[in-house]
Order: sequence, then structure tokens, then C-alpha cells
Amino acid sequence: MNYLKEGTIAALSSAVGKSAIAVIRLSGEDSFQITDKIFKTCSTPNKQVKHGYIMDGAEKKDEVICTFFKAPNTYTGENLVEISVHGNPVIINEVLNLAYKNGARPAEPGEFTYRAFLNGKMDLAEAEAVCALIASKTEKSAKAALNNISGEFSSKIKNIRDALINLIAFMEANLDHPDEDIMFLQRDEKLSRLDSYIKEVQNLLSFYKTSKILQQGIKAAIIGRPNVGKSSLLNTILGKNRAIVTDIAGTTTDVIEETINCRGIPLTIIDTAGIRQNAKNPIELLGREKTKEAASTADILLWLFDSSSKLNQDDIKIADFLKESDYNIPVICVLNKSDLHLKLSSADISSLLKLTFSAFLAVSAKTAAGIEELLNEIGKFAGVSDSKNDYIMINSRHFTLLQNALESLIKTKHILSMKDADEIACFEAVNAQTALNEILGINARQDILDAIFSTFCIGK
Ligand SMILES: Nc1nc2c(ncn2[C@@H]2O[C@H](COP(=O)(O)OP(=O)(O)OP(=O)(O)O)[C@@H](O)[C@H]2O)c(=O)[nH]1
Ligand SMILES: [Mg+2]
Repeated sequence: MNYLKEGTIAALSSAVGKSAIAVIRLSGEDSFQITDKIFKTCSTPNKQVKHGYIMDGAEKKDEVICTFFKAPNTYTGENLVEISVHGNPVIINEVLNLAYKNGARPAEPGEFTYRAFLNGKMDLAEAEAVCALIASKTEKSAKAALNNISGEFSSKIKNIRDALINLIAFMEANLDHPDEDIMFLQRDEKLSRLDSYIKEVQNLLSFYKTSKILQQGIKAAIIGRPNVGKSSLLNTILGKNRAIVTDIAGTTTDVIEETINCRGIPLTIIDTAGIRQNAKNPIELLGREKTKEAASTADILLWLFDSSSKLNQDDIKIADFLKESDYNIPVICVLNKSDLHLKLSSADISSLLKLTFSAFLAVSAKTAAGIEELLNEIGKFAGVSDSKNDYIMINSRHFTLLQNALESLIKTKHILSMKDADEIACFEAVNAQTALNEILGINARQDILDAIFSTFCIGK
């Protein structure tokens, strides 16, 4: 990645394609001068927002609004200009080429945010959250990413790190003056402080699972014998006829996936081909393999039964298949067709199939009865509360570094409690501090920064 600190960069910062307005951003020392060369305005000179035309010499290229942001109070910390042009790819290219011809260079992916990081406008965790916010699929994940951008995660890390630095100072002072223990922190006090840092790091680590769920969502596969209503259930949840529904057993032969927002979580629902005992047709056999594959990658299984008929050999076949497959994921037993005369109860299913279910629910894909309860149950499994909005985003890089910090803090406490190796305890405490610093990008290696920022889009 060619992340040079120097030079003025320019790129399209809004989405590619046609739109009412597109925003081209320039950042760097010369961004005002470059804009002056390509922009003609009648607005008063000192205005921050100016109306005018993009000019290629004497030729008008577009009617635009330019907003000028003077360093250092800008996104990047540098002089920055945002040109709102008409959102036509031809115009966008022309304006960008004019900026390049007049001294700007094309921005690398994530280079605006990289400059913001270099200029101290945000730390690395906050910069990563910009990416997470743009990638968020639900309001809840967007809110969590915004909490990170606002510094909620970073300030927690800084608080632990600063307290740890203070403790390290006491530990080092004790090493230099071992006989003056009274003047410094008592060993018990040091241990109790370490305990509280350990708890705080553990608390942050506990956000990892929900962060992953908020960002990536969960997959629920609907399985069951043919004709129990799997495709009907998918359609009812989606509120549209996505999958073909007939009363012919074996209608679905492939997997069909759709993602919805379920209680703030991106939920991918997978409709599968029905599994039955005597499948012979090669298409059905291939479909069965796809069902097994879908079930093995799902986070939760919705095993659908037809409550208007008794269990049969096909249900037993599926039970055998689940027992053999050794899946360690929750299975919700869904009794469909509750609008018809009931011939099957949850007790029948438990006693005949001898499998453990996470929950039992009666629904009707036809009338939509019980569907909200089913979605609530899936939301509950994901562990994301409907009313809670103070989530923070822990990505896998943060998770690894928090684990390193935790390990070092536990070692520090253990060694310190043995009273005969305080130098090593100090060394471990510094390791924990280094891991916390790395989360914020302090002294981060260039290859790590390159790897993070190169995942951003151009213009970000
Ligand atoms: N009364 C009633 N009929 C339903 C309900 N759900 C599905 N059906 C009917 O059951 C039949 C089979 O529905 P599908 O959704 O195609 O069943 P499937 O499990 O996807 O079947 P395969 O794709 O063959 O595995 C259709 O005639 C549906 O209209 C329900 O809740 N109530
Ligand atoms: Mg089907």
C-alpha cells in the first residue's frame, strides 16, 4: 500500500453508480489550491460552503457545491474539500481527472481514515469502527460501531492501560528501593488492583460473541421431512413468495438463503430440501447432501414437523442423521400447521425421537400464527437484547490482543503473589500494557496498519 503522508489525495467518497449527488473528497496541504484551479464560484470568498461550477479551462463540467474544511479540525486533520457533484459516473470521472491533472493523486483504500489516524484524529480501534459502521447490516450493529467511533471502547482500554502504567511505576519503584515498601504500594493493594484490571478485560472479552453476531449475523437452517412446510415457513418469515410451495413431496431440491433483520441481528434463513427415507431420484439425493451441508454450517436448526400428522420413518431418519452428525448447535422444534387438527404434540416428538430440543414452538406458516414468537426465540438464542443499545464492537484483532493482555495480567498477579520474582512480574505487566497499546494502534507496525487499512474501500 502506498500510504505516503505527503501529497493531496482525491477520491469518490460516496457509492459508485448513479445517484442524485456524489461526494468527491480531497485531503492534503494543497486541496484548497487544487479546488481553486478547477472550481469557479460567485459566492463570497470567506464562505465555507460555495456554489459554483467545475471548469476544465473555459468549459463547464458540472454545477456543484464545494465545502471547505480548514485543518486541523477536519476528518483527516488536513485541509479537506468535499465537492458535491451530480451522481453520474461520467461526471465523477471528469471531476476526479481534473483534480488529478491539477496536482492531486488517487487515494489508496482507506487513506483518508489512515491520515486521520496518523494525525491523531482517531486511534486504531476508532478507525476500524468506521469500517464496521459502514458494513453494519442492522440498526443495532450500526449503533455498536458508532459507540466504538465515539471512543467508548477506546476509553475503556485507555483507562485500564493508564491505571496499569501507574501500577507499573509503583512496581518499578519497589524494585529500585526494596526496603522502602511502606512508601509505595503494599503488595495486597497491587494484587487487588490487578484483580480489577483482569475483571475489566474479561468484561470486554465477553462482548466478542455478540459483536460477531451483530456484525456477521446468524444462520438458521430449516430442516424436516418433505411437505411439512419448510418453504412455506421461509416465505412467511420473509413476507414474500421466495420459494416454490406445492403439495408434492420433494418440491425443494436446492438450498435457498435469504437474510432478514431479526430483532437487530442479521438472520440468514436457509430453506432446505426435505429429507426422506426412500430417496432414490439423483436430484433428491444431491439435495439431501446440500441439506446436510447447510445444517453443518448453521448456528441454529429449526426442525419443522407437521403437527396435523403423526411422525413417520422420514422423521426418524432425520433424528438418526442428527445423532450421527454430532452437531453442537441448538435445535428448535417447530410444530407447523397449527391451523389444522392437531395429531402430534411436543411430548410425542420428545418420547419418540429421544433428542434434546432447545425449545418447542407451534406455528402456522399459512396464517403466520407463532412466527413472532419463533423470531423472539431465535433472537434470544443470539443473546442480543432488543432493548439494550450499549454494545461495543470487539473484532478478532481486539479479541486476540485482549486475550494476550489477560494472560499477562494473570501471570503478573500470580508472580507478584509469590513475592520472589518481582522483576518478572513487572515484565509481564509491561506485556499487558503493550497489548492494550496495540489495540489503540500505539507503536503499531506498518505491516499491521497496511493490512487493516487496505481492507477499507477507496474514498473511506
Ligand atoms: N394448512 C396448512 N398448510 C400448510 C402450512 N404450511 C405449509 N402448508 C402446505 O403444505 C404443503 C407443503 O408445503 P411446502 O412449504 O412446499 O413444504 P416443504 O417442507 O417445503 O416441502 P419440500 O420442499 O417438498 O420438502 C403445501 O401444500 C403448503 O400449502 C400450514 O401452516 N398450514
Ligand atoms: Mg420446500
